[in-house]
Amino acid sequence: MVRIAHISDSHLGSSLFQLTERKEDARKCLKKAVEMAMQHSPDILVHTGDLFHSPLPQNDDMIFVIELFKNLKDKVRVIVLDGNHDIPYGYRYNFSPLRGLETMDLIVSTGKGPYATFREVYDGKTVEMHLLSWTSKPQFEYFLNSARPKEDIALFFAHDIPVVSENLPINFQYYGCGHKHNFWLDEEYDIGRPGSTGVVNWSREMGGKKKLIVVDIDNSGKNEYTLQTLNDVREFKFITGLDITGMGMEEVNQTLRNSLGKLAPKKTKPIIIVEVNGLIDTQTERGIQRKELIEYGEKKLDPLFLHIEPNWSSIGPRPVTLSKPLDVEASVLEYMKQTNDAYAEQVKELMPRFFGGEE
Ligand SMILES: [Mn+2]
Repeated sequence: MVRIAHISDSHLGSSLFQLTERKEDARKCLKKAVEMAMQHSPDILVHTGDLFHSPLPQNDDMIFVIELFKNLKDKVRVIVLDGNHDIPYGYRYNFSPLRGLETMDLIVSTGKGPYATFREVYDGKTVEMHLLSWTSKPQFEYFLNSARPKEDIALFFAHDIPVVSENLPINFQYYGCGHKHNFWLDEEYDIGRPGSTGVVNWSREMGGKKKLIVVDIDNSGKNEYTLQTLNDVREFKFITGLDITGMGMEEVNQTLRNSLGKLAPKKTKPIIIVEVNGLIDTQTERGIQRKELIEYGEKKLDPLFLHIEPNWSSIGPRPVTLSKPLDVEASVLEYMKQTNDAYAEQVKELMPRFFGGEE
């Protein structure tokens, strides 16, 4: 039997909302995922790409990775692929940061080209591995469809596998991919995606999960999957589904304040994201007390960052209803009242002069 531990998309160097703390978090998330994986004593630890967020990682991240993988030497075979973020295509330099790690024999990857295969014996069984780094779709399809594995156990790893499960060749016992940051596993077709090791892009990852995928493969034809949830090292509180349609500004402010008030983070310095949906008129929109709400939330919850995502749409001004349309004086006052005009009081005092009620 061969045991594979599969993780992906660590995006070292990325930082949500440009928070430097999140760079440290990304490293911690990867370390946590690797430690979790190693508890299963895998033969192979595969990272399916986007280890780094940029093809020119900072030394902090590079040194971290070197130390991390150095500790795994002789304990597990580490495979890492280039993702669309690691790879320097189209820029004025040639090498992915993974080439250095390969040169140091810390990882196995695809070398200078996008595709490589190698064999290794585990538990007396030869396992054939096909590695495909990020490449164009035609190249991806070419390599996928021309791969002819000879061993009973063959594995296919690529950063992305943009092919529906039913159309994958059946020659491989496990297909591992990354690219999308949420967990997905198709046990029927043996294709798995762990998701990222931490939160990279909150709006795309909000409802999803990240998992370590451990796959046991033998000759039985049926893989054994063990899944373990990977939580970000930082606590995230997402308030979603807040719909303020039809509310006036006071109600909106109260609703948002109540939602923040109900939160009870367990860890210190959480990241809090409040997504506000709905259709409101421009007047209500103008009346949303963003600054006060953020101050209130920061005081109460002591977050690393509190963000209110304005996902609402404005439907333009609210209609003004005039009870006596032919009465100009009454109509002006009603209009000013309904549009919260700041000069309403002064106009009310001045109006009699123009309409000549009293002399
Ligand atoms: Mn990615």
